[in-house]
Amino acid sequence: MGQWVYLNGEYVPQEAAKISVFDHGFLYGDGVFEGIRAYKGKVFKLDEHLERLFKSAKAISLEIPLSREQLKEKILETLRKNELYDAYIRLVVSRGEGDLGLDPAKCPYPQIIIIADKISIYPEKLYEEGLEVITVSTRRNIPSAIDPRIKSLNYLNNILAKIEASARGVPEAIMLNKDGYIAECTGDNLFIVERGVLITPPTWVGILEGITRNVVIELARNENIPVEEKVFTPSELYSSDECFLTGTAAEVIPVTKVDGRAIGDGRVGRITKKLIQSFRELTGKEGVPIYQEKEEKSG
Ligand code: PXG
Repeated sequence: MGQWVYLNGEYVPQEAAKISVFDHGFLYGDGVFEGIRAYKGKVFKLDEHLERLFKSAKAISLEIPLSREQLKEKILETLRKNELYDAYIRLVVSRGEGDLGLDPAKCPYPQIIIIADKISIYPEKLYEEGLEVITVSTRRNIPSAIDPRIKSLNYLNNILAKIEASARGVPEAIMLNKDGYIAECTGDNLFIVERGVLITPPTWVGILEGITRNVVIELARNENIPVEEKVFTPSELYSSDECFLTGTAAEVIPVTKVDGRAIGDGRVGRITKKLIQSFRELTGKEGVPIYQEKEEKSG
């Protein structure tokens, strides 16, 4: 059976969840979104995701017609309606229906869509052995054109990078910024470890400020692992001791080969293993409960 989809105040079966071909989200990629996870009946970092969604919307002058609290309740309701416990949530706010011109002022009704479904997780083998990735020729959007901090519906930049990765038989692509510094992957942030120090590009390089990235920085600091946000080049990445990616979908996933070079000794490093473990301990422990009343009654 299909899922119930929240579409502008109503729950409709997924087959009936349709938007207009005049929606500027479809015509121009004009809109914003979030990808959120629920673990063991709890929505992970929901407030942080909503915060980022509202920031992205503000950056593109899109007024979300629900408050944060209302949106939060709708997300929880969508999960309950679909009886989900471990889930992936796709929250989309599009500019809405307009005419065939660009002008967003002609789109009076932004569309809110919440899709919740079971998650397909990466094979555990990848977490034990690490991924092989490559740097690609497609540069990350420059912040003065489209700031990568905005999680917009326009993902062509990342899709072009993904096409390069796929053509070369690897699952992810590392994108550089216009100056050749490491930015991020198509749907993940990137970290390296150098002499015991955890290093990740600062957001001004032109990256999405990942929720998982921020969680990992906090976990590392709690474990007294020094963390630095600083720029680095592909050669610094090649000679690093460890590398991993972070994202809502991939969580914390090791990288053991970049552009044909083994990272460290080619095996998953100690700090990466530690952070994978700490991250897994956190998810499912922390979060906004989906079935609050039930839990309170039984607890
Ligand atoms: N960089 C980019 C460009 C992303 O799109 C991340 C980093 C990681 O951010 P979070 O906040 O997730 O730690 C993302 C996240 C999808 C999907 O279905 C994409 C993301 C997350 C979840 C699902 O394509 N991108």
